[in-house]
Amino acid sequence: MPKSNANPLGKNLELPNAEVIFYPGLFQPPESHQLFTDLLNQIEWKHEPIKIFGKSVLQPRLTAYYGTKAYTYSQVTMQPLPWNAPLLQIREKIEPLVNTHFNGVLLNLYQNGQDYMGWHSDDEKDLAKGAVIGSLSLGETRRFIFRRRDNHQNKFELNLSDGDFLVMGGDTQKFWQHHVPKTAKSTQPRINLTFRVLQ
Ligand SMILES: O=C(O)CCC(=O)C(=O)O
Ligand SMILES: [Mn+2]
Repeated sequence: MPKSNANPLGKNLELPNAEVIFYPGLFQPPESHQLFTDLLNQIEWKHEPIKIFGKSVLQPRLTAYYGTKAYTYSQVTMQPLPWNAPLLQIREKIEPLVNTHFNGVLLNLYQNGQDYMGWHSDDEKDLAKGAVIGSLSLGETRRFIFRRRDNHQNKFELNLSDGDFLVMGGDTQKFWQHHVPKTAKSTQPRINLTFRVLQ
């Protein structure tokens, strides 16, 4: 049976050389709104630098990292904070869906439409080979765009809204990059959590 039929809630996106499953509205209000507020208040949000071509620059959004293993990302090593209640609430719901035990979660807070995420693939050495990444969006809807690493004109785009869950597995990171562009329209904050398996 194809993977897309393994769970009736998930839709397999038609992205060649990738395995991307989209669960729109996996979390619904009021739970999604409660989680948003809890995370906004309880996560230790930081404005952290990363290295780009050897130069230290502040990331264009706030971030945090929770879990049990250190994670090196854009040449900066992050030490995890311990799992808290809202993160465990989310993890409990998503782990059985994707049949994966996540031991880390990277959080992004896009304070307004000017905060963004540049083009990248999630292919750091610290990530377990073959493990999926589970990405939950809360709050404002933002565009999420894929482009092929070998042909930047070849793009695929979707909107990620409150409660949407996106799973990236297989060769997704090998063949595709993704980003969240700036927008003049969106002014409300958005929280994104990418649950990961660190080796
Ligand atoms: O905010 C998003 O939807 C994407 C976040 C992301 O790509 C990442 O944290 O690696
Ligand atoms: Mn990513």
